[in-house]
Amino acid sequence: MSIFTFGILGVALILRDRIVMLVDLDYFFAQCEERRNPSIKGKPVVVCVYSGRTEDSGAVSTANYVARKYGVKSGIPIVLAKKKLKDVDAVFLPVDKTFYREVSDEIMEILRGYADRFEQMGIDEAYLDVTKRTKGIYQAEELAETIKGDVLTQQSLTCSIGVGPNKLVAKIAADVQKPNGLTLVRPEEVQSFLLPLPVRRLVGVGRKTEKKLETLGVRTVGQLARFDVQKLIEVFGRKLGTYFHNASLGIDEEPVQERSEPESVSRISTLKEDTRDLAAILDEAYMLCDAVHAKLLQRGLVYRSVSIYVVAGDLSVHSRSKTFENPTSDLETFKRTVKDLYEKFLSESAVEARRVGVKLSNLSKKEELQKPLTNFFGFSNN
Ligand code: TTP
Ligand code: MG
Repeated sequence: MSIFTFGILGVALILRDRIVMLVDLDYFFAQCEERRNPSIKGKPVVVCVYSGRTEDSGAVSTANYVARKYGVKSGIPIVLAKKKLKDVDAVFLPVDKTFYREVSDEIMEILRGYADRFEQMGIDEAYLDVTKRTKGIYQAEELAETIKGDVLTQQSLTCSIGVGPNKLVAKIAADVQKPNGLTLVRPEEVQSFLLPLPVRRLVGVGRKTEKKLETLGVRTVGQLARFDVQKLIEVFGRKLGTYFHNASLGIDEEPVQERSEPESVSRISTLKEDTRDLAAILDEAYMLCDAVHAKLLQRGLVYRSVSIYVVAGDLSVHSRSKTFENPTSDLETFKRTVKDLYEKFLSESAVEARRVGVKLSNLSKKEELQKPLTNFFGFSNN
């Protein structure tokens, strides 16, 4: 290949549009609840954060789409949700963040495997830059279908995916069809896709900004695109004004990038039968330790905390944890701690285990261990 051809290819690669996906799990907390108890599927399911003051005080965390038809949504008071659903057989459940976090961790690992670059946003969303592994939007569509299929077969959950030339467009696209949607926006369609949408759809436009823009006569993204950028800067300041202007045109250069270290790596699995037998529990738990440890090494991380989980027959979740002073990546320490924690748990509780899980948390990058000073204090480097 001549230097000339090489140069042309290089430029073509740089100029090629990026392909970014936003994967958002549908009615996430409520879908997790449906998964662990399929008998509630089809009924309105409302996941609640009970404040504990009175029986029904607190707010709705999320609701499935059956409940949403009755006007139930995130943030409304539980009392109001009960009113809206008073004539139907609805299910109200307390949030179980530990369980949702476990499910989320496993799904994020699946998604990460499909990305050139990966960025998790909160518990149920992630951006995937798939530019290098796809030759164009049609391959990206196939990839998105594969991802949806994998999440469904491996984790029994549906998600919605938006595909576009950047994060801004991908995020809005993912919201267009929900649940179980897939929306593609080709670079040449960005303008026509954005113009009719209300400004509220743009990331960064909250209720206050929406009101302010409305006083300027701006309701849609198209109106925002035509609005004088200098005037926007006067009202919102240079940074935000410029951002709103660019966003209205679908311009967004923000790279997809790994944010910080994941909070934890974990695995959970169901035992052949409910048991309190330590040997049977450890047989399964040690296999999970191997898988979790492999992930830890693959990501170049070390841990300080080890946790075990037991899900009982009544689906209650129990856990025990131990945190070390110094980080390590040692597998034997992990397994020994898991054994100690299960022993402790069985001596303290009468619960029979249906599912068991292990988790490593308080994670950091392994390199930090290689600094001479930290080695001096006796951290292991393996
Ligand atoms: P979202 O992705 O915003 O909502 P969702 O997954 O329930 O529904 P959708 O199908 O529209 O994506 O939030 C993810 C989870 O975060 C959600 O399942 C519950 C939690 N959450 C709250 O606890 N309070 C809130 O106000 C919102 C918006 C979400
Ligand atoms: Mg969601």
